[in-house]
Amino acid sequence: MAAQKITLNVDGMSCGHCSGMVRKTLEGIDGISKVVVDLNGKKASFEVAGQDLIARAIQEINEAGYKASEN
Ligand SMILES: [Cu+2]
Repeated sequence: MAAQKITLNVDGMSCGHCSGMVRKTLEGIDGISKVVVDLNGKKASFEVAGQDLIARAIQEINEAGYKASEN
């Protein structure tokens, strides 16, 4: 399956530490690549190798203390 580009809304990030945490959380998931976190735009963009990774990404961001949602 080809990689799919995803953008999630991420609420609750207030500084570079927060956006770094979200980036590291996403980079720690197998099958997720090309992570870019936009602190001011409250978004995280990345590529997933499978559809199931979108729910996994949302869950892990929420467990890290932020609030992720799909557009
Ligand atoms: Cu912060």
